[in-house]
Amino acid sequence: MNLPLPTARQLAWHELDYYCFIHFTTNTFTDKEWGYGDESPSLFNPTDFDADDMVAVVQDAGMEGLILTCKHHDGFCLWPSRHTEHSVASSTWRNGRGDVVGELSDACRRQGIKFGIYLSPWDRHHAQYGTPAYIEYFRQQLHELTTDYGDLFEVWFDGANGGDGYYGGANETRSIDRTTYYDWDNTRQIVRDNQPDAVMFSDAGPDVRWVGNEKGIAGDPCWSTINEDLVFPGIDPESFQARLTKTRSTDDMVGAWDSPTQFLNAGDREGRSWLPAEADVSIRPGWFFHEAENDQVRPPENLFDLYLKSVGRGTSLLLNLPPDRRGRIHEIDRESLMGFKALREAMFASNCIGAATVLADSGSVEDLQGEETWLQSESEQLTVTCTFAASQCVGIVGLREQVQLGQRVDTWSVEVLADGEWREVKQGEAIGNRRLIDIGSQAVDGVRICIVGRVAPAIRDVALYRHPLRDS
Ligand code: FUL
Repeated sequence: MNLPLPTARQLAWHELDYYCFIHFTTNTFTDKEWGYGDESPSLFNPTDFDADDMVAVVQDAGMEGLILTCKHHDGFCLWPSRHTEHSVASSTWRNGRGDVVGELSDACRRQGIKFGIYLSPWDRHHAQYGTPAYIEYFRQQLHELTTDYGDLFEVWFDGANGGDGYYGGANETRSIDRTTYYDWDNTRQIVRDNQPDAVMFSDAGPDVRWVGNEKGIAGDPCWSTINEDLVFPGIDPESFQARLTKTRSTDDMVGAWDSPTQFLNAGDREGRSWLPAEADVSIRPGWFFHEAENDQVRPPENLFDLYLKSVGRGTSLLLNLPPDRRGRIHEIDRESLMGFKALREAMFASNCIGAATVLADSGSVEDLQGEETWLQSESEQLTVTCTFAASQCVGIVGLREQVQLGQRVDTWSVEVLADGEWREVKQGEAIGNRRLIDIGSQAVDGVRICIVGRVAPAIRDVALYRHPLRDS
């Protein structure tokens, strides 16, 4: 059976569980979420921006990358673009000689953090938005950002497109055909040519797809595969329904989705393309900093819950940290990030698989953690039985597949041994890059995992953790 497989750039991306978004523009100073496009560049004036300090926060938090909104919908550029004056070059900040993209990408390189860019296709400032001339401008900017700032790990294209705006003073509403206007094939080629290792994100890929909500919650299950012809050239509700009906009449469609977002949230077991999801969410209610939201920063427990529901369902977690008017990550946000890190570290440190006798009914369990070795089942069914000499408290079962061989596992169940009897506590579908299964904490004498794949499962890791919020 030919399963869809990840590309090399997708495989590298799968190793990054957790990285951050930085939303920063004139909105930070006007207290808005979507700038209209008529904001004066002089509004952008962070009083204490320090790229190294920001990247140090990201590093301390245990994140592996940073994606910066180089240009949000308002069109203001955080770098001195050669193609517009609507940028930091026209602001009072550093007398017009600052470059947020340059400083942050340099700081990331210095501190070993991967750097990525967000460039909004929608531009509410640009007079020619909606015409072919704007596409030329958009591509020039994409070229600038993909050549002038070193290696990028991800390029992020937002799905919000068209609507009212300033548009060079026209102050009107402009709509575009989101499936054709950006001529995505040729636009994406710029990224492929200049940054061949970078993954591209949009609602519909081509390398990483949106998870279908901005809450950081993946579907259960959330397959890394999907039917590409349903999401390309750009997912929009009407054409989705039309295409869905058409594709549904073929045999290989098993899901039932009412909307494109539901489809993206769940993925499609029968999908012909490897197109894994990224779960994006903000640490605050807004994507940009608002002083009034200082008491609504997500606490560590909430972030840990999101981690289980995103990374723990095979996606990555893209957590937004909005800098304040100083250009700093606020102290409240920093504290929460460190609390969240402590919870993750406590979970990973509690793995008690080493204390267990592990038996598999096929394949070798000699080195489940090794880079080159893994538990390769000989048949579609695999049972891994872990038993303890003295009972252990287990709250979360961690499983990983060797995704370079595709998503082989269809279903799994987890049983625990207590009082001499095996009892099933959880069952579900899909493992993928990482699965963190909350089984409710209990003292057990053993854990048994029964896995069924459509092709003989290849398991990269089996872990038995305590739940850091329930068990000390
Ligand atoms: C959305 C945008 O409209 C929001 O402002 C934010 O950038 C979010 C990540 O994506 O589509």
